[in-house]
Amino acid sequence: MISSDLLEALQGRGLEAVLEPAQKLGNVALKELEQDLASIHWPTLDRQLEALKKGGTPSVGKLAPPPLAPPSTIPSHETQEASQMGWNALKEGRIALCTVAGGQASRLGFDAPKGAYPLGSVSGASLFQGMAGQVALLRKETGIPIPWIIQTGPGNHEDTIRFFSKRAFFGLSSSSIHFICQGTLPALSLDGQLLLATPTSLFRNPDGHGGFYAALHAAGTFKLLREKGIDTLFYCQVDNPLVRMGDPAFLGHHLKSNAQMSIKVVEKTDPEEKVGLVALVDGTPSCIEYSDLAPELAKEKSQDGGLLFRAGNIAIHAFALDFAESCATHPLELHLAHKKLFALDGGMQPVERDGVKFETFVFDALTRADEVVVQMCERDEEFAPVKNRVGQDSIRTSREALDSRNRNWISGSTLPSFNERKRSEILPGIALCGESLLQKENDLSLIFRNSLLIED
Ligand code: UD2
Repeated sequence: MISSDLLEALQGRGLEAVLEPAQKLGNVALKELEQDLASIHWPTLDRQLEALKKGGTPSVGKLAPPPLAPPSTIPSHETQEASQMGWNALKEGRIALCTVAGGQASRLGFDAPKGAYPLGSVSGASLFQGMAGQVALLRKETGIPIPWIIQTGPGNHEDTIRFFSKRAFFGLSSSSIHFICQGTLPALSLDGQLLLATPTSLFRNPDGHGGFYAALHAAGTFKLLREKGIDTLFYCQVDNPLVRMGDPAFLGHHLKSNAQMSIKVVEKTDPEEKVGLVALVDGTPSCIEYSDLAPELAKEKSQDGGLLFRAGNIAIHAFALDFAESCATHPLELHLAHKKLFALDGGMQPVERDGVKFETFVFDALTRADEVVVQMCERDEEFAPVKNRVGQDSIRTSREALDSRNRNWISGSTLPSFNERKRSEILPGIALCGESLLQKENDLSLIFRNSLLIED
């Protein structure tokens, strides 16, 4: 028999039909389902039901381009000052690095966590290895064991830890990498019923990268970081091999402005590019998902001939720790995705059927921040996500962008330049940016001779 509290919670919402398949199978099945249902967060489910009832795309207010901080790659007094401030914060042990890496790489046709994808064009170094190299270098340059938080999902948590463990955590101590698993949300049918993946388990999906805040909270990570003296988070996605982990200039701009949340953007030149748009909405910095932006607004031109709304979100953020924590306890807006799902539909076996998945987005917290820095950066230097197997933002385009950036870094130095026709690679952990490659030229010619910097 199912507990009376649970039955009441279901009946009060007209959701008791979810019990029927398990009831047909008997008490053992019912008990199993009850355990799964017990983990439902009812206030969130009520918000899901409400959001489903409302439906549609939220209306966007009056848009204006946001003020932009200059790219870190363009030398200026302002950048130098910000960079110094960022380095100081890193050296004082105030920063933790975070990477969201929930989700499998199924869109890449790769059956493993996305971060395990071998993107290095010669070495086959994985996305994770590229990031680990930068973490190691930052630690070496600061003398601080900067924590690295990797947010996984229920579908890849164990695989991710195994991947790191098999590679001896890329030489980083295992206790300095914190793997935290994001939560899930139950999917609903179009008429607001709970969906089942099997007679004894709900159909759930990861709660989106907005689940990052709650995942940190649930794992006790905010407390842990605060005890270490950390007050600021650097955040990035696993799918961008050009990310500058812990970019000191970005962190410096964020700290100097006393910002609660900051965001990096690239100039959007194609109105149809699938990146969110950062804009002032009724005067408040916000990120509008590409699918929610009216095409005529996306195409609007500015006087200089570029797009009026050109600040494309590349999902790199800085957060004040307290602000990120407040986002864990004040739920973010729910986004609905109508999808074909494999779930029960009257029978005992899952079939393809219509359903609605719910997600939250990390950037929705922008509107809650009193102060936000929107920092422009150069696409060639900092953004080439790998999202698809072929076409735009594919394995090929991302790898080529990584190679081309490496070539640029090397062409600024006196190191032997790469032959254009050859694939080339600067191994992870050699340099954080072109400038740092220049500063290390003497060491690097040695490294070059030792083939750590490689071509084939
Ligand atoms: C995202 C942004 C888009 C732009 C772009 C930059 C959304 C909805 N859109 O596009 O505005 O900034 O990125 O690359 O975010 N992830 C999780 N858990 C989840 C879902 C995603 O950890 O439940 C991670 C995932 O591992 C990846 C990242 O978040 O690192 C991006 O996810 P995506 O590829 O679904 O985002 P996309 O392409 O819609």
